[in-house]
Amino acid sequence: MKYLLTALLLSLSATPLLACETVQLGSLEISEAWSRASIGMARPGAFYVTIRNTGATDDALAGIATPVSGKPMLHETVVKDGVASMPHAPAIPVPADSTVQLEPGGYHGMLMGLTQVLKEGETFPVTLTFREAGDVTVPVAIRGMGAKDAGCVDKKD
Ligand SMILES: [Cu+2]
Repeated sequence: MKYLLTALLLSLSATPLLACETVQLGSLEISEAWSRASIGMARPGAFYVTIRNTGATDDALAGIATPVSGKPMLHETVVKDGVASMPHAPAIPVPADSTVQLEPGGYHGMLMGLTQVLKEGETFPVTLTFREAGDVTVPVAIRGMGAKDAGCVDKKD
């Protein structure tokens, strides 16, 4: 497993990152990783992704890391009495035989302290850490500022 991860990291750095590809980690399928273009670096960026657990074991996304953010966090969007807030989520459950989406208005990654401007059409890597499955790095597509989804044409299901 360690060797496979290393090979993946090497291949990611050696070739252009392909947006919209599905990355497999054990029984997890990670796909449609995307973000939005940023105006500058003052405001945090966001990270969205689809995680499918095809296995029989519950897992959880425990953290994210990326070179474009000094402090990436997991957030949940909660609306209470008509007011939306984004509390920190220590982990995002990925139950067995289910699909979890980090999406606008729901769970999402918050990329605090951007280290570079996120430009539409470019990609950046995010490493996801799962409690059971371990780490995996996926390419994240930077979409336009008004984008509402990953914009992947060939959805798997
Ligand atoms: Cu947030």
